[in-house]
Amino acid sequence: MATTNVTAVTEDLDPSVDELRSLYRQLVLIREFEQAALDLYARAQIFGIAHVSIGQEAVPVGVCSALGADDYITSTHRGHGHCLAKGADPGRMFAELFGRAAGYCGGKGGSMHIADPSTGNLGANAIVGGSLGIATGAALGAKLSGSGLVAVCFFGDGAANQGILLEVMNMAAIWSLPCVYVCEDNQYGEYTPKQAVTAGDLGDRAEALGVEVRRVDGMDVLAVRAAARGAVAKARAGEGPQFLLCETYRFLGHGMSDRDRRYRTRQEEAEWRARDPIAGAAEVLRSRHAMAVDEAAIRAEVADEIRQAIESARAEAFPDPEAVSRNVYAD
Ligand SMILES: Cc1ncc(C[n+]2csc(CCOP(=O)(O)OP(=O)(O)O)c2C)c(N)n1
Repeated sequence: MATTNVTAVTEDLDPSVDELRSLYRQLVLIREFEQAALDLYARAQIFGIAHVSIGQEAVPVGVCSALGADDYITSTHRGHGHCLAKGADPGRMFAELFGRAAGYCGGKGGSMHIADPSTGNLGANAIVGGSLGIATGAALGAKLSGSGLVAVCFFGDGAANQGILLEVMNMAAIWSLPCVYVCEDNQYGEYTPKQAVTAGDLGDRAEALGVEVRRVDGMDVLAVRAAARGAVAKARAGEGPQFLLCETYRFLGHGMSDRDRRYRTRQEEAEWRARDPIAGAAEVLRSRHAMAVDEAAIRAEVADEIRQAIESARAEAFPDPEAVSRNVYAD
């Protein structure tokens, strides 16, 4: 099976200035949302725990830009970006983080369990690898019903070592399911470097099952978008499951308590920060459109949207105590 390498900005896509502006805005929206979440967590206003994806924004934005509104995604414990890129409302997301009844899961799910069926988001999942089976099931449903929809599954390099991935990719390949497996290879699973726990190349595992693999610069939103477009088109056309291996990096710690990151060097972090996907997208805007888009204005507009989302979420009520176990167990 041929491997497609997508590494640089691809000219053939030639995104319009409006498309570029929209991609840039989404990258900034995810960054601002998560920075605000970090700040709220530090002030003990967010319940439970949260994992931010700062640095990884190009993957959800690039992939979701290749999807239709009804296509499915499943997400991970590091899922704010996937959720926002698929169209979730930041106000309802903050309401969920604040434990309010107006949140996506009635305030009971928190950061790691946001689902938004109205945008095709079948849910984030704190069980590492848990969303792989859900996406594959959604792809099976799409195939059997002839809906023409595609299911995308986001997961980390750590999750790729769970046995379920091989099981579901095997089924997806046998049945030619419209599923796109998107591995966000951010180099670490909690505090463990990938090399310590992962044999060989993750893409080779998919290739061994006859699943087409695209290896992508996950810091480049246009490269991700190009690869995702190719993969989604093939999956939708009935050509079977596809695998995107996106090389990326989380700039911060695994979770809120991981402050010193002793398992990696500041030098390594600086090298990845130099490839910041937001700065990269801004550079494309500048070079291709001669500053046609005012980055500062977009940032200010997004910061305002986030401020309003937090304010409206904070004004919402907490759930009724009697609703605590509702929708938690199957009846
Ligand atoms: C089945 C399972 N095992 C272990 C954990 C604890 N855990 C939470 S996140 C994580 C690391 C996951 O790494 P990766 O899939 O690469 O995602 P990343 O955090 O890098 O985004 C682990 C082991 C869990 N939540 N679920």
